[in-house]
Amino acid sequence: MKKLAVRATVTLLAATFSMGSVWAAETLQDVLKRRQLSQQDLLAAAKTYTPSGKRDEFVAFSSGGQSGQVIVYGIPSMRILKYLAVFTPEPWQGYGYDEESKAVLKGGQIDGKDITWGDSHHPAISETQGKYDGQFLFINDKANPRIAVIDLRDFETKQIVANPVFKSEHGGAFVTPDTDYVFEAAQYAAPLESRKFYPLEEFNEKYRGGMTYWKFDRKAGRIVPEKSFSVELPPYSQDISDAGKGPSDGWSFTNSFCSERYVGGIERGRPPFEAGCSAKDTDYLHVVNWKKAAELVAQGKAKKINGHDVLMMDTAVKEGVLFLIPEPKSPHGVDVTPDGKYIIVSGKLDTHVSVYSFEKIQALIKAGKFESKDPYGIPVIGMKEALHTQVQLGLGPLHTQYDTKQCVAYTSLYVDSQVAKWDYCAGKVIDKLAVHYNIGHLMTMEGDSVDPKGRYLVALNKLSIDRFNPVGPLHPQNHQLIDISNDKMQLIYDMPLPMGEPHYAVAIEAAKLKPGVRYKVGTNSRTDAEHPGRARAGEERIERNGNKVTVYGTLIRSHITPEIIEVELGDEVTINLTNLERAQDETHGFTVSTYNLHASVEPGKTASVKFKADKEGVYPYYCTEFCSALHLEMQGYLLVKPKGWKATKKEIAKGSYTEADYQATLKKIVDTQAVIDSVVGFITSTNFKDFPDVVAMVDDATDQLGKIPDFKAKHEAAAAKKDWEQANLWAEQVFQYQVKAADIGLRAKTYLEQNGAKKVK
Ligand code: K7E
Ligand code: CUA
Repeated sequence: MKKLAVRATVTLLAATFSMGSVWAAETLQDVLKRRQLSQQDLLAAAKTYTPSGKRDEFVAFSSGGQSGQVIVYGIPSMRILKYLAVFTPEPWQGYGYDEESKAVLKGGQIDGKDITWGDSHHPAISETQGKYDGQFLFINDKANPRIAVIDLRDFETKQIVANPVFKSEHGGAFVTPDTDYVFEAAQYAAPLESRKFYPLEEFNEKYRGGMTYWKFDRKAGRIVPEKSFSVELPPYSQDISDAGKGPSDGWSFTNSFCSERYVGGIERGRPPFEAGCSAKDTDYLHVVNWKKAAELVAQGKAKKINGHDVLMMDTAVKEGVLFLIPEPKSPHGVDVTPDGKYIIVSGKLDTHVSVYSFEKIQALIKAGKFESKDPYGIPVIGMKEALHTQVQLGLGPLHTQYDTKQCVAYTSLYVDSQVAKWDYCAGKVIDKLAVHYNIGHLMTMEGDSVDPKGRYLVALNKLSIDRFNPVGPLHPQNHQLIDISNDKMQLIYDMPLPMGEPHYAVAIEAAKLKPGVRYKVGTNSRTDAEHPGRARAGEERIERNGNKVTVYGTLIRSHITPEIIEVELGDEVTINLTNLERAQDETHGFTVSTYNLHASVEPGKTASVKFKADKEGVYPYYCTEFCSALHLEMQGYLLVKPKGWKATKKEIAKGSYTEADYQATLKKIVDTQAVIDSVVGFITSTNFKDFPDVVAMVDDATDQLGKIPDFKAKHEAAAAKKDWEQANLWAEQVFQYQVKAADIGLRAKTYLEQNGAKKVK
């Protein structure tokens, strides 16, 4: 028997040894062979691979397209970090399920109606002197003309404003170099007055486009609608825009398509929109002096439409703030160069990019040299006179981004499925690279600021076709990472983007982002103000006022206070919850079963859910984040009692506990205390005070331990009365506080060990 066992052990050891040696023997060469990887693949992998625990150099914010969200990912790893809830309810973040975020979404109502999705297109990072400052992110909704403000201190959407005069909007969001204004251009012309009908026969007279300049108050972190204004424009389908910078600061540039003002209607026997909207050889680049427009509005020269200041076209023309320049057929992107001297326009149906000179434009305006006027009396600057150069790049040029290298630009070629690298000063092509497949926008690092960082380019490709494992007829889109640090562009990574059509993205140096990890206790994160429903430990209570029940509760590992909420059928219930944790990443979630509520309550935050208790019954509530070993026990009951209900049974059933149980629990407490003492000993023997995260954890653990004396008194009092159930359970609660303190302490210890804490004694 013994011999057999020994032999079995030896065999096992031998087997383990030989298996181990097979694995150990797989060299890099073996892996290359097995996975059929080339040296080129290996190089690409080395450029993107981000070892476990290491972070990315850049952080990208991508439009989430029809999902109405923003996707945050790292570059060069292309790992998705977060989805930001913006225009669309998003349960994880409680967005649209708690009262605070509902208020944000409500700001995006149009004509009094909730809109629960968005067609998000263009994110923009706030700028200081034309450089990304990493403070705010803006994004537009094309379908329901709106702009959202996201604060990058916590990556939460703080505000949605609905455009007061447009019915759709594509050319947004763009910021001026100091983020004084965030602006957007209308897309499909419509009457500016809300809910006003004019027949299509009156298109030229009554339908309008426009530009809206939203005033941004950086200190408040909000758009100020009362200080915002629009400029009325012809019904030319305004498209993408950009803000001037440097010498062109104070001006904005907006493309258009369908300046034919064509109205289709194939069912009425008219050729369709697409034919009539691309008939002419040129459309119009709109050139607006927004600084002067803002002054005119301040002088009261605007007209109120739907309660909003609109600088009408005739005033804009008379005052010299609005000009047009012909641009090649159905253009799409307009991108001001980092030095602000040139404006690069790509015509979808033209093989050229057109480089306009701001200096020439200014000289022509000053000299009053215009080639004509459009039907609305807007002066038209001659295209030839305003051009610096035109460069033939290929089929379907769309958008342009810039490099650290002087005069170097990258333009997407939609039809050719290529990126063209070219020189806009000398007007010549440098390199071309095939992408997979039809590329829309492209993005270089900080590539639309005055200070592009080069390094990487992301091609935002539509139609990924065969690039990924098939997942049904609806394909993800393909973000391809391209190394642009050498003369030749190199494709290094394909990332499927599985949410909406991500039209545009912006990327910022990761070091510029400094988001917080906790809120000041009792903060309404959506308003940044103290939450009226906040409660600190010991202030928890339930208040009733008529049929209104308000709960002031708290959350802390692993306990929801209160644990029982009793209401009557028909009561209006508000549950406010404050997360009392200080430790990083200690989020608690909250839901009440079947009432369609959810809150994500990060450390320090107060969130609230509100509902009418319109269903009699028993509804468990619980914490939805796995926050500690006793997360499942972080629970409670909402009791919705019928009106006039009277209790008949007075007590909750007792367990059968003995003195021995109590003694066993006491022993457990003594043992656990020994663990805590050793952890505390370790932590205090280091320079832990140099680690704010550890200090926060120590504070949390001290809180938990601080509760013990009260409960110790309770179990000892019950034991004196030989009430073994009470004695045992109060003692268990003491143990729970110890466990949580030990849990936090151990995490702090690990953190110190991994982050190079030093012994100080
Ligand atoms: Cu898809 Cu900027 Cu909306 Cu171009 S847009 S591709
Ligand atoms: Cu708190 Cu799970």
